Amino acid sequence: MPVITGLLQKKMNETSYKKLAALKNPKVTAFVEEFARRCNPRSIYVCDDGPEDAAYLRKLALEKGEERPMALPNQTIHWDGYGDQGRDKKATRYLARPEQLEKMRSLGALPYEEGLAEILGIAENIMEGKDAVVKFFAEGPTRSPFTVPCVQFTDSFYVAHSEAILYRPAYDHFLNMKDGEKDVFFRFIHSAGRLDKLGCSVNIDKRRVYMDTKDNIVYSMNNQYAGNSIGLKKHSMRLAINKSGNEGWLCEHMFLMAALNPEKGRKTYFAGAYPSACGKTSTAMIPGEKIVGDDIVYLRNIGGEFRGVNVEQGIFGIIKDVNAEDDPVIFKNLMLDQETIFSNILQGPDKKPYWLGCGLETPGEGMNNHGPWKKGDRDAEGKEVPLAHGNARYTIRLDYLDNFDQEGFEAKEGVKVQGILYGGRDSDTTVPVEESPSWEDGILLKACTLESETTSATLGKEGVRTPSPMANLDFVAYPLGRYVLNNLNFVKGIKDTPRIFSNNYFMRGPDGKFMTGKLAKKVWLHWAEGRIHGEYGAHETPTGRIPLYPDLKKLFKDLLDTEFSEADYTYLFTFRCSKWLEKLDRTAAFFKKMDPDAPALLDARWEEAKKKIAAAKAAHGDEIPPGAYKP
Ligand code: OXD
Ligand code: MN
Repeated sequence: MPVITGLLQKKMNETSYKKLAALKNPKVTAFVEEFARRCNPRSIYVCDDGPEDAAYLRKLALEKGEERPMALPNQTIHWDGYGDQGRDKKATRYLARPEQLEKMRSLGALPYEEGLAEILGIAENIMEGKDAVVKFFAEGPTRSPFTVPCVQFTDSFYVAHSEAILYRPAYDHFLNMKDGEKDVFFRFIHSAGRLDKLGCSVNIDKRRVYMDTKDNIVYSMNNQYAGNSIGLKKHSMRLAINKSGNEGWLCEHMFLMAALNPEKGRKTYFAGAYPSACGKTSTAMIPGEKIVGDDIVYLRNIGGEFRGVNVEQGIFGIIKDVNAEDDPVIFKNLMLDQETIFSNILQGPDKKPYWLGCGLETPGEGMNNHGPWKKGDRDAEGKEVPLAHGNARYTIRLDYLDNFDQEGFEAKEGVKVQGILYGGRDSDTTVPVEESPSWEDGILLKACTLESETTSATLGKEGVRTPSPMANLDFVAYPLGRYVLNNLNFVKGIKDTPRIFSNNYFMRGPDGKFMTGKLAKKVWLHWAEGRIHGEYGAHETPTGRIPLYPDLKKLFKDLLDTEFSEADYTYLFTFRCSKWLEKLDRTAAFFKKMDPDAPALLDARWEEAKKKIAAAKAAHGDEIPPGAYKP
């Protein structure tokens, strides 16, 4: 029987205490007891899965000023202040045991004892005078081969409320755990620390996110920005990546969607990884298709099939540039009176939401993450303060969306994934879509080589490429080489291995402009869908297979009712040898830096690809138009 100490009885009302006791889970009780003692909240509320508890979290977030009411009664707004507007990569560290430390240094590891002492020191009495909440969730569907149960202990009602929107509830799952399973769950302890009048964390210099992948616990202190505070999102993802590496499945930074082909009666599931600002959400939301999830998937071999689930049930999406024209589905939903948390946008004097690129007439004053705001306000450095932050967000349930794939979302055994997309951003190297001839080639030449390029919208020099293998680098919690090997080995024993395709929506034409409209991605997707089902021919390139012009011409006409010229096709699908050789050199150098012990296989395969490209260059010239390459 769990030992519920006098301390917990003192801090909990009878209902909460009974809910905790009913779980008969000593590890849960010990976790709550330990942090009740260390963090010392005034009270602890234990949630079950019922709508009353979800409503309670929202009510308390409003009562405590962590969220504020908006004009529409079901919408609220939350601000993270000005120092906590993005994931804090510097303060996000792994607590590594001596045997892990050297191999994890490049991923940001700290010696376990030193890091733990620091974070527990910060945690000491951090919740004093505050109320805390304990809530149970599942990553993936409950009672399924994918389920990862999680418990969150936090003093932020905004965090708990966000999680209630974003993740499946799992108190009942915990209640029904069998004895052998009771120890296997992730634990998250979070405190927003001291708050100011806007409800924002004050002690940002003591902001820390320390992760222990061995004991599956994450300590997150003095922050609120969801990427730092929400245990179930990127913290859990890192623990899951480590767990999947040990157990032979995959946790990827991917959307999950279905391409629909009504003419042929087909629904084909794709998962896709794109570094930020490379088209991930817009691909998942292509009009006329279905979305299962936009951020994190678990992939498993189930009965010899490659199957995947969305880990989440909501979207914590970037709101900048969501407007009626570019993102009609999301925009429409943000204008409706349904449960929504806006973060770091402007609340107008009319209490309505406004953000950068919203396409609405915006007011000249209001409240934003700086407090009261007026157009023309300047910050300490004299720079004009925009009306909202560039990383402002919205938090909503996915099932509000008309294009939500409820069937795929609910499937306990996940959906069968038939295509994987890896999309980067480069102005001059990779073609808009290319199929990989094999899984191994796909992982090594499409996934490992992913890069994003700085644009005029980011600070610093334009056109600088950042390596972003699998678009997952920030979250890979064990040495990179082993992570790549796990990706390669994952398909052993799988009957219908998905096809891997690369995407690049950002190739620029000779005049420096994009050559296709934003919706061209629908054509690239449907070419991939057709290839999976044995349709369309292809030209070979040194790295894969590209579409034939007549097929794309027809797809542009049928799907978008637009013309696609052969000249544009030739330009976009030309294989650029030197650019590719440089890309492979950058990839190999990056892996060497990140993981000097990465398996020799990786380098050997990149060398092989370079030889093939060099031979192609000698035979056909540096720029090889589609169809000219003969292997
Ligand atoms: C991210 C996010 O930072 O999904 O990757 O918010
Ligand atoms: Mn993400």
